[in-house]
Amino acid sequence: MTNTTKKQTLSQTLCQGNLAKLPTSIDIPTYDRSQLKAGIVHIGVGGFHRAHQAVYINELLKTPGSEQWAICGVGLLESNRGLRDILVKQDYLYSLVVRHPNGNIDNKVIGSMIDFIFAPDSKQAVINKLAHSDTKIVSLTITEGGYNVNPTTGELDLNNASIAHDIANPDDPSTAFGYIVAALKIRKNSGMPAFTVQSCDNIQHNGAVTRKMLLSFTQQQNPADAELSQWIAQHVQFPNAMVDRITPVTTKADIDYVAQTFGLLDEWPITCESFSQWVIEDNFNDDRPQWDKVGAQFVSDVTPFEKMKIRLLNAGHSVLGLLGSIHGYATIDETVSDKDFSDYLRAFMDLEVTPLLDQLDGIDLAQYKDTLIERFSNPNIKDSLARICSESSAKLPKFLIATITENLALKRDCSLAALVIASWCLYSDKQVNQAQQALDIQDAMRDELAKYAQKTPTDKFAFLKLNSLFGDLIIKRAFNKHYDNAIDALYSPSSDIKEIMKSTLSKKHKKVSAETK
Ligand code: CS2
Repeated sequence: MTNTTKKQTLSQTLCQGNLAKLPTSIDIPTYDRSQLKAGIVHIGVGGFHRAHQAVYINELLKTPGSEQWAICGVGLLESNRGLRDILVKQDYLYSLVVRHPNGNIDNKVIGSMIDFIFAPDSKQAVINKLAHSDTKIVSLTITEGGYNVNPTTGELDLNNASIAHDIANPDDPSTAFGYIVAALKIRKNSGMPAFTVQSCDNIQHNGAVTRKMLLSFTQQQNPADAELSQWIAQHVQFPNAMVDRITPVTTKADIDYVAQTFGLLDEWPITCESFSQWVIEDNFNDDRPQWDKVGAQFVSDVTPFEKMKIRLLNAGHSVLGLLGSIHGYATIDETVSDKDFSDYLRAFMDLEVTPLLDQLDGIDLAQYKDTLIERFSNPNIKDSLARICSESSAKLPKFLIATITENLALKRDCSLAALVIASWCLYSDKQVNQAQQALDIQDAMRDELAKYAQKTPTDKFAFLKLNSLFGDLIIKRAFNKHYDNAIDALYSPSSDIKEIMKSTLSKKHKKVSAETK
């Protein structure tokens, strides 16, 4: 880049009026944004949504005839205020920095979001938008915890304070379910068609889970109005989907990178890997975007895809995240580039997960796992272990504990996963790594996890007594003997996570080779 271009481009803040002035190396929306309508209202505009669904729609909008499929974002949380301010300032535009494993970088400006409603300022505006006739799809990335599933019963968790508030106060919603039901009531009462609710979170059968939780919520909130839940059950579609794109948290370095390299002043760019996948069951209410024209795949049953992705990729992330944090690593690429960690991860995937997965036509599982390790190793994606371990209490029941339970039911060994659970206990208890540096733990259950974990020195199985997470694992001898050994090793004065991993792995290999002889 010459000095002149640099000087000229450095002054460009990101907004609609400046798009034409941006360097040609940036891909900008070429469609007429003033003609777009928001057919999709998306709740939970995190980095993942901006790197995934919004990007598929950005591509689709380049095709004439798709103008009705732009996105209106909704932020339910007070913490979304800053995002709202930035998006408004930038005409809802943001740049997407795609970092390929070979070091190549693409930058595109995404124009598919055309509005953003910040719920704490106007709850009614959110309800009106959801009830608007243009709205055909309400999509969600509200995190695994946002569905309020009690992991051991599989039912809606009525003890959750926000859910309890929304059940008691239908006119003052605060959760996604509260808003969706308020809007569906209006649609039903005014004879309008329902919308599709499209979950984009990492939950197996995410559509079916959303449906079950939403119906249970509706019944609890409206006990005298059985017709409402019947209408929802009959008219609202909830397609299941598997979603995938690794999207680290945006850092100051990302903002500086976009400013220095492209002369673009974007206050909240999104960085992500080049890989992207979306497998969807074609089960929508009404008209829907032609997702398949822009890289998504329609299938009749997404079950094997989502199980493969959640149990290998997401659980693999958690394995690296917890073990790597204790060792003192900060990012996934750094952790997986250490052979002790990649060997452990690969053995976990091959020996404890793969036997539980279904064969998928056209997918070679060995290659899928190789690709995962390559994706995790991408040195240009600095995905922090703090992000991976955040909300582990909502993630691990779905990503890892389900694998343990299935292995136990099949009388299969689960020693590698048991060490990860014991490491989670140590992590929650001590809250420091092996070098005694503080860990950045973000978890709605952080205090409760710590309370149970801190009893370990006098009650070795105390952590497993958190039965809302672990169910009856504590009484499963085939699990708790491994957990017991792992706790002994982790809590011994000279403990070293890598030595413990190596010895657990070598016992596992011996067991497997004895069994196959
Ligand atoms: C991660 C996911 O949250 C996590 O722990 O495993 O955010 C993961 O990066 C995405 O699901 C990738 O598609």
